[in-house]
Amino acid sequence: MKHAEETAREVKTTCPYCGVGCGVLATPRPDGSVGIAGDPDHPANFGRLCSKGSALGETLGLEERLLHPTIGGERCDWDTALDRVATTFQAAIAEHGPHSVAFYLSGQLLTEDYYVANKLMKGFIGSANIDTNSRLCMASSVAGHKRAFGSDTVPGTYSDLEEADLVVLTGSNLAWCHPVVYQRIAAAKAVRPQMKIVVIDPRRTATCEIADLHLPIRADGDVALFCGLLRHLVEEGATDEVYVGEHTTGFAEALAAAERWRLSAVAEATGIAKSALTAFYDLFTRTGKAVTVYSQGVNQSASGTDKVNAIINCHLATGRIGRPGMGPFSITGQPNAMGGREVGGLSNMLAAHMSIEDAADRERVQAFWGSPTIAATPGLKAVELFEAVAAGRIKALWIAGTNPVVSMPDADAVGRALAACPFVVVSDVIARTDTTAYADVLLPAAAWGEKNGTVTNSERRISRQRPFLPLPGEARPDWAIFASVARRMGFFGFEYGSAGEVFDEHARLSSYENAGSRDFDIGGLAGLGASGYDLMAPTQWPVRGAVRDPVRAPATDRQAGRHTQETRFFAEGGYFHADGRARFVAVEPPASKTAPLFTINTGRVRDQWHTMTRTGLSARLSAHMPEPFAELHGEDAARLGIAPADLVEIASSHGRAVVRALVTDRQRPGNVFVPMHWTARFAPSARIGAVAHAERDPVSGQPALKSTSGTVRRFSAAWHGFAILKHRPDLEAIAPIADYRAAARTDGGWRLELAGARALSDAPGFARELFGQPAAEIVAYRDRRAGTERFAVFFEGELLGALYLSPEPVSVARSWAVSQLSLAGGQGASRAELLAGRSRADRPDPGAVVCSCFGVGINEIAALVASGGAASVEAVGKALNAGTNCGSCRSEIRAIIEAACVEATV
Ligand SMILES: Nc1nc2c(c(=O)[nH]1)N[C@H]1C(S)=C(S)[C@@H](COP(=O)(O)OP(=O)(O)OC[C@H]3O[C@@H](n4cnc5c(=O)[nH]c(N)nc54)[C@H](O)[C@@H]3O)O[C@H]1N2
Ligand SMILES: Nc1nc2c(c(=O)[nH]1)N[C@H]1C(S)=C(S)[C@@H](COP(=O)(O)OP(=O)(O)OC[C@H]3O[C@@H](n4cnc5c(=O)[nH]c(N)nc54)[C@H](O)[C@@H]3O)O[C@H]1N2
Ligand code: SF4
Ligand SMILES: [Mo]
Repeated sequence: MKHAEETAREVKTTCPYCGVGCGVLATPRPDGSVGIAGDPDHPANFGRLCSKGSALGETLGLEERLLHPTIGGERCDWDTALDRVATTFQAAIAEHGPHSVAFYLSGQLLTEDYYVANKLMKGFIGSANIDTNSRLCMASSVAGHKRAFGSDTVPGTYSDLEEADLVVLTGSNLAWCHPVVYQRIAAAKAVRPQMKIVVIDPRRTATCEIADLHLPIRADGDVALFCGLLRHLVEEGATDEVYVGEHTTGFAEALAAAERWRLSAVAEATGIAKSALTAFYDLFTRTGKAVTVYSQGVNQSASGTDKVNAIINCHLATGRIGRPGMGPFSITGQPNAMGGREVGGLSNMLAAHMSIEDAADRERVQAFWGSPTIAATPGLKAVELFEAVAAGRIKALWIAGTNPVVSMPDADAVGRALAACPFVVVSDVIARTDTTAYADVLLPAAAWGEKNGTVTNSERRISRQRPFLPLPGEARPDWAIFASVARRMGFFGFEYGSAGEVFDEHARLSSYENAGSRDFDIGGLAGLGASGYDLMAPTQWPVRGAVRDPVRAPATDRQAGRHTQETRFFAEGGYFHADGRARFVAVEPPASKTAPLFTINTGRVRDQWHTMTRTGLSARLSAHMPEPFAELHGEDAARLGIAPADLVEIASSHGRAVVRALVTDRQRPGNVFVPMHWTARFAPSARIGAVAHAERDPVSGQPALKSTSGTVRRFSAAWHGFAILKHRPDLEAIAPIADYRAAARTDGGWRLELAGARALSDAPGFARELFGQPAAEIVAYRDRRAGTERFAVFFEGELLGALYLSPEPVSVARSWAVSQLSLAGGQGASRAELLAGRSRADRPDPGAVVCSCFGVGINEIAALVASGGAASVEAVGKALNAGTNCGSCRSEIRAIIEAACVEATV
């Protein structure tokens, strides 16, 4: 039972991570901590949260925050900083024209932030050189939607995924990247086991744990796969001729293009067995209620837009769109990827889903804004934008809410471009990131928990982010920062007093001269006033005119589902092309690559968010995968002489990265997967963005981040190391000695994996350097025969840390060693135990953390299963609590149980 007092302080807000958009109840407590729980009333999650959402309370500390503006690294006041930004942008525009300046923004900004920045650039500066990390994320979906529907519309809702009889997941690792939607599907399947799930991914991911069928597709085989499906649907007479006839055009051309994709051709192009293809095609053909969910395996491709249209073609052909349990479903990545699209955040869009290429739209937006100008042509797309910076064409650049020196392809080139750019402004919440290092002016933004505004999730639902913490230091909301600069540049129309006023203008623009001609209309949310905005309940758009009371908007999807015409699009046609019809797009699969190189695939892990600036603050989240890795198939590893736990070098023509080898049968031979998360702050050798090529989709401009051609080889290390430290290690200081450095936060300190290519001549000297305390007392142990050296380091009787060095990958009980950092003096291990790297007592090492919520390790679960103490996920939960809170690790627990069963049967 909650205390009444606690309920009073409880604030309803929205998770700042993925596009599921879960409702969160945040309760600030008197001791400064914040209680976090899922909001049972929020229609996205109904009370659930995943591991990242559950750990939000651990990422709110101020220790790494940017709290004051700086110019050239020196603290200054806001007036000075804002004046510098305004005058420098003005000077560049005066001298070199409006296209000599640019903004690079983020799908993590709130709609209000995004709206103001767009208005400033497109309507007042008069350039469309404003692009966002959504170019790396959703651009192909946007382009595919516009080609097919005439608008960037996601037709369906989350409840469709529960109502479907077939859910196809292609290029989506939903279990890790949209865990709450995954859990909703898993729960629906548990109730209706006849519901089928197909996963299409080169890797057998955690998502496959609930799949009936996994198609291990060759990189970029998707267009061929869905062309083959279209052909099959026609052959089997499964098309909806009435729908196709009344609501679409271009069917014959699309079918002609698909004609040559017979089963054997598809099998060859995709590397999928014919039997599995037939099983998938038959399932799709006979299942009316089918949803196809897709994400970055589709979007981040040189054929990304064609992949999207190949999928949509199959849904149009069968009329399976906009009805309960049916439709193509592009699931969005960032919390406000959708909101960014609503305000026209990309360089080829205009506000409120209007088009920059359409003169009437331009006039309409300009008239509404009363602005002196309006961008007349599309601006630079992300990759081109940084190329223009490198070429010296951009004289002033403002980056907000994104970390491009990590997340852009050819990321080292982005760093060089920023270094060469005459003026770089960065707005961030964290002081030291790989990108803030290049800032001339650094602006402290308000973070989640402090800022106020709205985000739109994957199912078009607008939810409020509400503040529950005071603004720390001098931090300000992003919208207010953009508006201040606009005013200082002499522009009128930026006199907003609150986020609510910005939202109101955005809502009015969406319905301005709309009358059903544009999909995005939230006119019904205009005029709410301050209290209406404060109380606004999660609301799905469209909300045309003043139709409903948003404070009492439908509480659940099921209720909302009754008003099909309001919650879904296109069941009865009504597309946004001039003739009201959808377009089939004739698509041609890309020629298959013949290069004998590896395909380097990149993406996400369960408990980290992008460049780790926030999730990297949580010890709990960092315990799941404390080190960067490359997932590669056993055959490839054997061929290249790579043993498990070796280090590997992944290289392309752009750059190289060194990470740990994770040898697995879950990978396709010839394909290697490296997470995108590690940065110079955590593991400088593991920035995979430096390796990723900048090849991109010709229609959307989205980079093909999943398929860089490159090489893999063993990194031959002369020595390996593992350390635990009370303090954050200085990775730069030890760079000349240790080529490989990977740090992760732990309870009570840090852990660090190390390796060097050249022999370590002075190990004690290195230990001293690492712990950075010249007066420290160092206890050393050396095993000459094994070539290992171990150091335990103390200062004034307290443990500072320990360092273990070995010619082979270090075998120390890591979780045990890490636990020593959080034990108070006296309770910790003896010096002998510390040097041994394990406890003498009979306390086994729990192993890598599987369940973040309860801190349960892999060895504990495996031991329980091996002893016969549990044979199901539920039984493991009963015995160890693992998997019983957020449930994000349930698929991993199932995999441990299955692996144990295999061992038992061989
Ligand atoms: N834990 C966590 N969750 C996140 C994020 C995060 O950083 N961490 N980020 C959020 C964001 S912004 C986004 S965009 C989403 C991304 O969510 P997802 O798209 O689900 O995640 P990714 O890991 O990028 O890629 C998905 C899968 O595509 C597969 N793939 C690669 N190439 C191909 C191909 O040619 N065809 C097919 N069919 N599949 C392929 C990869 O093997 C990978 O498993 O996640 C969101 N959620
Ligand atoms: N190799 C590879 N690269 C990829 C991808 C991939 O799959 N593979 N995926 C791509 C995709 S889909 C995405 S979405 C991008 C994500 O990549 P990024 O956007 O670069 O990653 P984040 O770490 O989310 O960066 C957000 C930054 O904004 C800061 N921040 C947080 N809150 C606020 C705020 O309220 N205001 C301001 N001003 N700043 C804030 C954070 O501290 C952080 O520095 O990466 C892309 N890059
Ligand atoms: S699924 Fe997890 S990360 Fe995504 S919104 Fe919900 S709690 Fe946040
Ligand atoms: Mo994304």
